[in-house]
Amino acid sequence: DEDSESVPLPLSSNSTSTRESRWCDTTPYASKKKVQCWLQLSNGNWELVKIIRSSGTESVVSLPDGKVLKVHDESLVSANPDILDGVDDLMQLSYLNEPSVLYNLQYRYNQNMIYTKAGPVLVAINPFKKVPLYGNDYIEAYKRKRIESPHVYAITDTAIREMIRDEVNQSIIISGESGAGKTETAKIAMQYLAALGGGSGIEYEILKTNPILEAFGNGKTLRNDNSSRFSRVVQCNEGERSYHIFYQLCAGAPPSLREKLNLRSAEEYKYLRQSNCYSIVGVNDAEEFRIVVEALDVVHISKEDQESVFAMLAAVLWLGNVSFTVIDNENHVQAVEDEGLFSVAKLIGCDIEDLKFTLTTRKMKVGNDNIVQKLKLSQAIDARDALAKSIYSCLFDWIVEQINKSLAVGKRRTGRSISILDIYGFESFNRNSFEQFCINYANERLQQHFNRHLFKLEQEEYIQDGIDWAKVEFEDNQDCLNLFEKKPLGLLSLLDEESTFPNGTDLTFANKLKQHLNSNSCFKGERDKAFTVIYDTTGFLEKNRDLLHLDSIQLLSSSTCHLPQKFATQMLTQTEKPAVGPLHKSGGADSQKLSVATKFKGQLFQLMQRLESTTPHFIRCIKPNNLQSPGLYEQGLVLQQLRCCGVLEVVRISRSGFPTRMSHQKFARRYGFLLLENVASQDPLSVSVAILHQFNILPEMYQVGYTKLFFRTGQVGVLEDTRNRTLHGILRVQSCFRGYQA
Ligand code: AOV
Ligand code: MG
Repeated sequence: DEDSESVPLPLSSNSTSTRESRWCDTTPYASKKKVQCWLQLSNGNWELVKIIRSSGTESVVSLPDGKVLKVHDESLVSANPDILDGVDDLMQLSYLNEPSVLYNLQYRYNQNMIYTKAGPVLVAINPFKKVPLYGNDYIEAYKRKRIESPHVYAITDTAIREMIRDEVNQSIIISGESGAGKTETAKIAMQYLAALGGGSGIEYEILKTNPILEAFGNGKTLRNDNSSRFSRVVQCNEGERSYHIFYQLCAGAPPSLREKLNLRSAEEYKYLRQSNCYSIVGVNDAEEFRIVVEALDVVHISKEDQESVFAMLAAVLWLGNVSFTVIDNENHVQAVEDEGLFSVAKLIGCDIEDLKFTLTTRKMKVGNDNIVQKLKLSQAIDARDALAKSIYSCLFDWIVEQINKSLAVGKRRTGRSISILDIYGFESFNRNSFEQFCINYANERLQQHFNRHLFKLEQEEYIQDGIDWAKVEFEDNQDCLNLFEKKPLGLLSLLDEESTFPNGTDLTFANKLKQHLNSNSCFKGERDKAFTVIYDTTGFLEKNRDLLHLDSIQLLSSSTCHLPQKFATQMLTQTEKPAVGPLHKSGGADSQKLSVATKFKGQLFQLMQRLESTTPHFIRCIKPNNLQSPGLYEQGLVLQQLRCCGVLEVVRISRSGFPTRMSHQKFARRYGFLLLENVASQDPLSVSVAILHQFNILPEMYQVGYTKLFFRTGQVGVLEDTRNRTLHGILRVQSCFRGYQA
């Protein structure tokens, strides 16, 4: 068989400097007659071709449709033998290059096998349709280890086992672009946990509360009809929607509630009207409303409280309809006394005059005097929108708090936990603003966590223990994070500084960025190459400043209803900076406020800290097309995502690495008794070496470090089997012996 000489060589772990060359194998093609290769076509896609003849620099190849072409050898990349088609772990590929990985994933995807392992990482490709991979039968099979193929269930099962075995908290970290399937994946993981709880555990209840969280936390974007969001109450782009709950309420509220809240259809509210999109194909908002109410019942939110929640939603909607008239030539305004204003006052439970006053003036302290400043039109609109946003955000926090109370998360916690992280995914639109910046910043942080665990820590351990190891390079995103976080001249610091300048504008901000960040290689002042996200600084300052006035908080605290009162307290504690050191100025409330970006960063750091104390399990969601359509696999799009998250490098490290490790002591203790010769007096290292020899473990399959032994995958399995068999034997002998005694 001529092909036998072309059996792919094992890959070496040689490192090279550029990303591209790391992805290619450099086996000469002249020796590969009749071998399959990948040829890149002009549209960028890869096609499998057969080499008919090769001169050493050029080859004649045949395409699947029978066409014959003469091509340069450089344009050919090794393909794997057919026997490796669709392997369930990319580590098993003999040739690890871009087309081979793309093909393997596509091969599986076409057969509804949307999950593939990339070493320790689970890759999940969004099917955009129902796939028959879930439900109790599957859960049962994974639980009993009757199925081995990669799955969210399998990785969740591993997390449970490791939590029990190592007594360490675990996390399942799900990442990927917007619309890639993170939230669905998180729900699938919850399903598994819930099923193990026997349908009555806390996991099951959490799963049931999901409709509430999605209704209040998700909205339709251009990328995803059910996108996990954070601020979109007062602004919304064409073709997108605000949070689902608004449309659900408008469509599904029963007549009595409609009357009480003076509720109209979604089209009548300015906040919902601006994006010109009210429905989602295949979604019935009224029906969804019924489901949400049911879930609110489940978490024991009383009917009375539910009505207060809906009243707050209606108040937000009516706030958007409040308008102003200019009353003097300085652009000062007065609130129009119309249905909008009256409805807001009634729903919030405050005096209408107070409301008018609050929306159009601002109390300030100058020296020892309290003065009242009239607001200009744009300031009044900002104050109104800030109030709407704050009410919604307090409402969301309040609901989460109620859910947690009802689940008694704190009380029931016994020892160890598994956290599932699902955040808003990386976004790049034609126009990107402050929201995209925050989202992408969080995703960069998460990527760093991924890098740290899979590349840095792993390799550092090898080096520390002195084993023979050629370093694998990876795309470090530290420069990008520095660009954001460095003090005092990082993007966040500059943003906060400019936000506090009364004369700061989005343009002066942009100029400052150009002035101070140009030396960072991740910063491009203007539109540049394809992978860059271009942020438009328009609106950055406004969105970063917390425009909520103390007056608005006071208005809420004057309310006769309990929710607004609670919100006022909540807002007060949230807007104030903790009183630390000499920086803390007493006096004007505004000087103490934290900017939105700073709060965001604080929360992000808290999250990362929590994650750091867990053993991570990573799931990478991939979006195969931008149309949210089943069966369509765009190679270029998939490749870009694989590159961004370093999947190939992970496989490379895992394959050439030594994922199993054990200290000399533990190894000697665990397997020492299997030795045929007596080694009782010897040190752990000598015992370990004796074991390795006796079991014929090949030298290339392990490395001896200063403190630990490192093994390639699967090696310890043989030892474990022998150990189990032997132990079983011993136990049998013992029980026979006991029986004999009796
Ligand atoms: P995301 O969480 O990653 O986006 P979602 O989890 O909301 O993305 O997935 C988007 C859509 O893809 C879902 O509404 C489903 O229609 C479909 N989908 C995803 N995974 C599956 C699956 N396993 N089976 C069937 N359909 C699926 V964002 O939250 O926008 O970053 O901020
Ligand atoms: Mg999501």
